[in-house]
Amino acid sequence: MPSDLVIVANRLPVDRVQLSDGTPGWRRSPGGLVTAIEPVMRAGAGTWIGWAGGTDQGLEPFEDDGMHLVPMSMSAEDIERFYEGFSNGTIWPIYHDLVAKPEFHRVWWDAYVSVNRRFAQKAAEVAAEGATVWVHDYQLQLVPQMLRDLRPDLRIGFYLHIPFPPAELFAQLPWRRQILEGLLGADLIGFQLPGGAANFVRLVRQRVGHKTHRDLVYLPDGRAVRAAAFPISIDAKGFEELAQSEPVAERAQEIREALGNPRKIFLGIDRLDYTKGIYARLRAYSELISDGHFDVEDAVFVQVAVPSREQVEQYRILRDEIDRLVGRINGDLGRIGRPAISYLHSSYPREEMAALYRAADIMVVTPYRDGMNLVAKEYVACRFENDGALVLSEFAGAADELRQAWLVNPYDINGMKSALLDAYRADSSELTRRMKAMRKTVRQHDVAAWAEEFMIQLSDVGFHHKQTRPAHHG
Ligand code: GDG
Repeated sequence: MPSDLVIVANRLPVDRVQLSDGTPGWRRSPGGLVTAIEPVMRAGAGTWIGWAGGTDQGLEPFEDDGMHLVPMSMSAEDIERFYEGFSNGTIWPIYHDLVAKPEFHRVWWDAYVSVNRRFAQKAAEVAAEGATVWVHDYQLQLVPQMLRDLRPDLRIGFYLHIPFPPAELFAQLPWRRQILEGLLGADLIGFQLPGGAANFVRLVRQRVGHKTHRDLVYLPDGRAVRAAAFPISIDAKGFEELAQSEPVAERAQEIREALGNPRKIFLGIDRLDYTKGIYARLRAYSELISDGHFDVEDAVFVQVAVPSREQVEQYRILRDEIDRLVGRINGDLGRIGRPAISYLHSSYPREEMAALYRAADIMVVTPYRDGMNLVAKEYVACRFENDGALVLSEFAGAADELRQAWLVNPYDINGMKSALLDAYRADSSELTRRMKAMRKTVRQHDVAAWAEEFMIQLSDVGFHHKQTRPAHHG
């Protein structure tokens, strides 16, 4: 049955798993996006199109908890060229301020075009007349225009979860023009921050030559495209309730005891990604111990590094670097049963995450560049007693809202050291003052409000009556 609402994302909200009887099945991967979109999806007979992970071919669409899910298959070559290659080896580093060096390969681009086309074709097949299609993220930037060519009747929204870079960096992309035009197929293009939206509009003016006014782009065909900021958030109530639950409270206590009941627990939780600033943060922390500000008996740093993109060379190098650094720090500074850093290269269920957030006194989030960073917001949501400190990079999107965090520049090791120390020494009235304000923000702007705002604005965009000039070739 055709759908009135179609979500197109690189991944489905479920993972392909082996069930206990050995047969393949599906397991829900609980993420904020699913939680946010679920009610809308159920109300409007929604369909979600995405890759299931792996290389299984010919997977059939199925129903899951009131949602219609359409798995897209990928060959090993698609994964290598489209996913690990163009998406994560070209776009990801450029969009994160060149924290790593991007690679440009024409065969990667060709794969990006053809996978985007397949997603667009699938969306065109399942969308009802006049339906709304919401396309997500940097892997699918060509889908909006491809879809519009196939189905001009649709209302198309696009949301970018990662930063949109300044024009000077974006300009390096050999396919910059195609990407801008791909995005302009949407009626509404959402970014995390106003800066990303402004970068986009400026680029469209410079490189494609369309007329723009504030957050609007006027296309020669009469369409007006809006580019605006919609800072994403979390299911704040869900996290708070989880953190308050008895099993999570007990587990948090268990974690503290297992760590030897130190006075303070520092915590980092990140995908093992070079944008997250894990190396610099651990160095800063270790120097606080070697400088004698505190001892391994007083404090411990728990770093959870969730395995990510392990087939990509730069990610393997990063893993080795962190392994070596943690080994050296613990070798130099640790004592028996008292490591300076408790390092976990693994992923955990949501309950364990909540227990870690509850156990931690100081949450340390220090990316070099991050679209938003949901971990920072999740920590805040879990601190229902208005305690705990957040040390947060000013280069995370979340820093725009969480102004009461200890804001740091992750490139400045000494600056990070003093922020960590201030957070360590802060008295409870200061912690409460800061946390209260941040909790208010996170509670008010949750992920449901985010999705609703995007959908309202998407239903509102349309046409203009401006004189335009034809696009130029730049
Ligand atoms: C991209 C952008 C933007 C992590 N480990 C486990 C686990 N997680 C969950 C966290 C959080 C999410 O994954 C990670 O989100 P982040 O925002 O921190 O970072 P990215 O993965 O880089 O996400 C980012 C985001 O998209 C949304 O737009 O904020 O800037 O880069 O929710 O809790 N969850 C579970 N086990 C884990 O081990 N269950």
